[in-house]
Amino acid sequence: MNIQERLEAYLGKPVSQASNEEIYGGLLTIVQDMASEKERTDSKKKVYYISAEFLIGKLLSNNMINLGIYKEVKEMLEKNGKDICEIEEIEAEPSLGNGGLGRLAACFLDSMATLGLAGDGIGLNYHLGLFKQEFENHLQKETPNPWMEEKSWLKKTDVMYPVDFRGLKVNARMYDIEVTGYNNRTNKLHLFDLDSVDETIVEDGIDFNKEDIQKNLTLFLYPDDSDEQGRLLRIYQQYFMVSAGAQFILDECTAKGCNLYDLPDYAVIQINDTHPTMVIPELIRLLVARGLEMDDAIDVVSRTCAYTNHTILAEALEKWPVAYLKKVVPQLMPIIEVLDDKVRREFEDESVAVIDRNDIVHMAHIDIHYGFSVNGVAALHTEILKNSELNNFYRLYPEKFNNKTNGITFRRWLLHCNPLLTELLDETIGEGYKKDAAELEKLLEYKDDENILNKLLEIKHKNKEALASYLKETQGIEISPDTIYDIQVKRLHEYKRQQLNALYIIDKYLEIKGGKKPAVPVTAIFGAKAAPAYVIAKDIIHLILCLQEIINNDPEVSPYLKVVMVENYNVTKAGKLIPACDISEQISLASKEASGTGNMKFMLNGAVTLGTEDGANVEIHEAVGDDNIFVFGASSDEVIEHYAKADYVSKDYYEKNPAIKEAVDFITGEEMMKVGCEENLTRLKNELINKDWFMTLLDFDSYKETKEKALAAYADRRAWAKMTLVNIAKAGFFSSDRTIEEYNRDIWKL
Ligand code: 26V
Repeated sequence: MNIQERLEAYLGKPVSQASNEEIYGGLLTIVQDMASEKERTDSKKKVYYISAEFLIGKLLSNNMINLGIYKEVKEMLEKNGKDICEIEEIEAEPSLGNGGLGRLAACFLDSMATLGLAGDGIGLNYHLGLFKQEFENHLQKETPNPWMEEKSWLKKTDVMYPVDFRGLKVNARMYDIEVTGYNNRTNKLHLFDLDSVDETIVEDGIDFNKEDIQKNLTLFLYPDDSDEQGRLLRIYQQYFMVSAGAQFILDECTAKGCNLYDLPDYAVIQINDTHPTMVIPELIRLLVARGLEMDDAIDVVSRTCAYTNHTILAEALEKWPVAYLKKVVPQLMPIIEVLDDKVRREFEDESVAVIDRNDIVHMAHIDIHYGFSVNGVAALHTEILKNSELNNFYRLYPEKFNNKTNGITFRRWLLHCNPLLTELLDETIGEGYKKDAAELEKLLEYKDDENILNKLLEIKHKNKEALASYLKETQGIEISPDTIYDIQVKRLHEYKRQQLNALYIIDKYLEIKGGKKPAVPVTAIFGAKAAPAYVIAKDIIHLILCLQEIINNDPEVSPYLKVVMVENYNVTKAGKLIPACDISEQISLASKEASGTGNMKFMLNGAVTLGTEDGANVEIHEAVGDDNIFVFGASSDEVIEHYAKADYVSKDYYEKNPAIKEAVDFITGEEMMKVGCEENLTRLKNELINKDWFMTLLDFDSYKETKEKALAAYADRRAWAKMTLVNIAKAGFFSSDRTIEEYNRDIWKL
């Protein structure tokens, strides 16, 4: 049976007479069947990638690409008067992650299956993903973001594990999602859930009773942890995930004949940031319960677990008060105390203790002492971990530290999101790059080929047109594909410095008002969600939305400059924005962005980076060379020195630099006050003048200067096309297939 026959057998009617919803349901079932008919990866040893987040995004088209039926389905639908893009729209996006960390986990699943490595994901089945963002009065409003529908990728299983909390016993049920490799075998993503969770307890916005654990345990991704109840709920979630996960891992391994002392020959557990750290004491507890001596259990677990660090930001490194752990998971405390005791007997250095003098448990310290590998996610990040943030640990265990520069799956971030570029690449360099990304370099042979350069420009223009109509349809905003699309999409955080970009926009606006018109008009596009309790981040969104209102409605300015804040930025929207981008904004304060992965997606799609020497930008710079990137700002060494000396005073920059002063003052100026909220804007302005912890003003001048160069370079269309070509050609290194090969070579050894 071909696809059409299979689909019609399911629908019980011709495709041409079925609704898009019916077709979506049919395709989902067929794809699920095809995936489960595929062979599972298999080997004695298996990697368990355990993560509180898997930002998988919509799955239909990606699964069809990986199963090799996408083209056939697309053409069959066309023949029947149906549009695959409209059918894609029906699928709800599972937003089971915040940003880069969760998306990385999803890219890794794709690459493990594609490389034929036995590697399953273990996580939580949140009923509501990261909140849905709406804009109201130029402010972010959070609403629930449901994604599980009757027709879903989730397969309910009968596998259940008991999980004990203080005074509460629950059962974790496992749900599975098939992970299809590109032209290869399959793995699984196992998501644990609690049957009693009740979505109706959500009240106004995204509020809910945080104490009713049976009803709320897996209700929300990242419940607001600005109060104690929220933090306790995080511990409930984390323990639920790791306890069920650990029992599942032990079951699978013993079924394969593992005798528990041999666990490291059967399993490697990759701990994605500190959220799953409790898997270490929990596994020790389970092994002891199954008859191992404590010391043996600790030794076995230490040879099974490996830890990935994704940030150096102190506020994101998890620390749990002993009192909290006692309230939720008292059974772990005796084990954590043993782990602390062992460390204290071996090392005198207080800074490496597991439980500090204030009775706070440092989760990362457990991972480093009781895991066999510690990795950072880009070369610079790993060096900073070794030389400053985790230097005390590096000196104890130099052999554990290693770098694994992040990567992205080209199946989603090129083949699916940019079919026009994919087609051009296929015709020009063959299809080998789809399995071996390094082959993209073949494109370099064409860097002086007029025909190819023109085609690259044409494709970009078409993608920009598509984005323009999408934004018109969804947000009613009109932008022109003949302007430069300058895009910054990522979580809203002060260290990422969306506020720097906003200050530049104000400066530009004032310049245009003063009569200086830019040679090529610019459309500045943002997309970002701010954590619900992160006040300044929400103020920055407010600033951008006010600028959008003022600038786009000013007939003197809008022909030259427009601002767009995309509502509810998510994986699906990333797929539409990234292929349309000319300038990729990667402007974090050097040393703060561990890696970034959006930077890689933009590069692969032919955007040119405007960025600081931070995270993987450094490696992008090395790959493309000075001529194909725009780099600015203080170096990470300089920034680290400013922090060490505490000598950065933002007020000095504000007072001594008239352009900065004018732009900052504009935030609470007359125009802004007409559209914005005084409280938010005043708070933001004061933050910039009196604190500016992420040194926005420090880099203002060099950002402006470098951005002007980038905008000017765009005018030479041929030279620009060449830059985009080099960026695409050099993106091969940033394939997550390469990253996963390195994890396997150095850490997992499957
Ligand atoms: C989390 C939080 C939570 C509390 C509020 C402040 C805050 C700040 C940062 C974070 C980040 C948590 C870890 C994370 O998502 N890291 C990201 O991981 C990506 C994949 O490795 C990497 O590309 C990004 O640079 C890194 O920020």
